[in-house]
Amino acid sequence: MSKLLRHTPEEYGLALDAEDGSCPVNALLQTIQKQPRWAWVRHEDIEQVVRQSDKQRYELTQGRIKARYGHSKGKIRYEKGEPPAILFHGTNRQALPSIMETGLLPMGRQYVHLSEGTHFASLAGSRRGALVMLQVDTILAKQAGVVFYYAGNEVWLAESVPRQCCSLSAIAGKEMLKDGK
Ligand code: HQG
Repeated sequence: MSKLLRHTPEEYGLALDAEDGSCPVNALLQTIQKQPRWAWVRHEDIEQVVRQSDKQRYELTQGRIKARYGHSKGKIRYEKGEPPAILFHGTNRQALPSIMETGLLPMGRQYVHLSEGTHFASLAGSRRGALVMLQVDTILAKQAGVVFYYAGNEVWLAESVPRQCCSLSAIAGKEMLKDGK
């Protein structure tokens, strides 16, 4: 579903709305069922994935489904939002020098992903090696011209975040020491 709703829908002939990245859930279902190994998938299975996704990646309303965040292609439009003063970004030790030089960049996605709490950020940052927790001063970032967008489920997005707004998170640092990492 992530592949279809975030990354390469065109490879499978699925058309997503240019504004919000949604499509009729029936169109998604038919696209999935065309793949022989997924032919058994039913509407209820999609509903279950939406409901049980640990990070609440998808939204299904009024017969349409979309990925809330994480897109690599297709620039989804979001409403501007007022984030909390601090947001978190989990990354890995190897990426740190580059981030401290250029700030946070979207890399392979359309936006930089930030979160209100450290849990979600830890999951993201731990995927590629030793976790490093950064915190973003959103007040400073807004002064620098950064616009924040709310994607739901405590996830915030930005085009980029200048390096002077990013610092190592003391809160998360303590948690990591407690865990013996
Ligand atoms: C890093 C997953 C070098 C950044 C997650 C990250 C999230 C830089 C990687 C969501 C950099 C990009 C997004 C710079 C950023 N130099 N490295 N200037 N700026 N980076 O996967 O935020 O499971 O595209 O720290 O949990 O890790 O797919 O972004 O390590 O929610 O639903 O470049 O995707 O959710 O990696 O993850 P990603 P992300 P899902």
